Amino acid sequence: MPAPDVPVLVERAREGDARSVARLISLVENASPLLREAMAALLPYGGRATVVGLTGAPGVGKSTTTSALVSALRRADKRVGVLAVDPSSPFSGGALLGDRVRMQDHALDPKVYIRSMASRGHLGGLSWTTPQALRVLDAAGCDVVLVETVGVGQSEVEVAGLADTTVVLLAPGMGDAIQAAKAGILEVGDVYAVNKADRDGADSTIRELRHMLTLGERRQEGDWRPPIVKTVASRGEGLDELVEALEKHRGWLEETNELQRRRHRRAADEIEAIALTALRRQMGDPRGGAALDDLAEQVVAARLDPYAAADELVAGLTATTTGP
Ligand SMILES: Nc1nc2c(ncn2[C@@H]2O[C@H](COP(=O)(O)OP(=O)(O)OP(=O)(O)O)[C@@H](O)[C@H]2O)c(=O)[nH]1
Ligand SMILES: [Mg+2]
Repeated sequence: MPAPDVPVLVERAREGDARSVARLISLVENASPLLREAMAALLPYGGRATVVGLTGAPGVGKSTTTSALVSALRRADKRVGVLAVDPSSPFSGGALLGDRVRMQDHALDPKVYIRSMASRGHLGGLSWTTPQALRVLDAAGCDVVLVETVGVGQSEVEVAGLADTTVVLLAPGMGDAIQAAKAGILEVGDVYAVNKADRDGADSTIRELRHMLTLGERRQEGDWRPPIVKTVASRGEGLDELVEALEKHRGWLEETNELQRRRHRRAADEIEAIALTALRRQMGDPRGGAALDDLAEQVVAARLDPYAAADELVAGLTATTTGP
C-alpha cells in the first residue's frame, strides 16, 4: 500500500468515509511515523463525542450489551463508534471473532464504525493507543464511542481512565459484587448494569451491589450516585433505561465541570504515555544500549552503584523529538 496522504485521509474521515477512518486507526495501531501529522490534523475536530467505557468480568455480556446499545443509540439517530480493545493480545482479530458475529447487525450501517484493536505490542499499551483511536472516531463525527475491553486483566480498571462514563457490568452467579469490589471495579462505575436479569439471582445481585456501593460511599451533596440498571442484553431489555442513565450522567458531567476535569486528566495521561514511550525508545536505541552495557559492567565490577549508574544513563539521554 502506498503511504497515505494524511490531509486527504482526515478530510475523508470527517465526511464519514469508513475506509479512511480505518486507515487512520491503523496508523495508530502500527505506531506509524505519519501519526504525528495525523494527530495534528485531527485536533481541531475533536471534543464532541461522548466516550462510554464498558467493563466487567469475562462473559458478563459486554459485547452483547455493546451491540444492543448500538441499536438503541441508532434508534435515536446517533452516529456510533465501537472500539474493542484487547490489551492482552498483540494481534487484533482472533479472539474478537465472536464479537464480530455479535456486531454483524450493524456491519452494513454507514453510521456505525466498529473496530477492534490490539495494544500489547506497544510500549504504553492501552493508554497509548486508545486515546488516539478515540480522536479519530471523534473527528469522524461519532456522537458516542463505546469502548469495550476484551480479555482479562487490570485493564478493567484502566479503561475507566479513558472514558467520560464507565459502565460496570455484573451478572448473577458470575462473580459476586464482593469479587467485583476486590477487583477494584466498584470504584470506577458511573453506571452499573446487572445483566442476564433473566437468570435466577438478579435481584439478590442488585441488593448485594447496592449494599457494596453504600459501604464505600463517601459522598457529598451534589455528587453522582451511580444508578443500577437491570438488563437482558440478549433480548434488548433495559437498554432504554441504560441509555437514559448514560444521558443523565453526561448531563451531570457537564453541569459540574467534571467532564472538563476528566478530559484534562485523560490528556495528561496521554501526553505522559507518549513521552514515556519516547524516553523508553531512546534508552533502547543502539547508543543507549551500549551505554547501558557499559554501566552494567561497572556495576558488576562494583565500580559503580546502580543508582549512580541510573543517573548517568538518564543524564546521557539528550533531548530529541518524541516519536512516532
Ligand atoms: N441469558 C442471558 N445470556 C446473555 C445475556 N447477555 C449476554 N448473554 C450471553 O452471555 C454470553 C457472553 O456474552 P458476551 O457479550 O460475549 O460477554 P462478554 O462480556 O463480551 O465476554 P468477553 O468479551 O469474552 O469477556 C453469550 O453467550 C451471550 O449470548 C442476557 O442478558 N441473558
Ligand atoms: Mg466481549
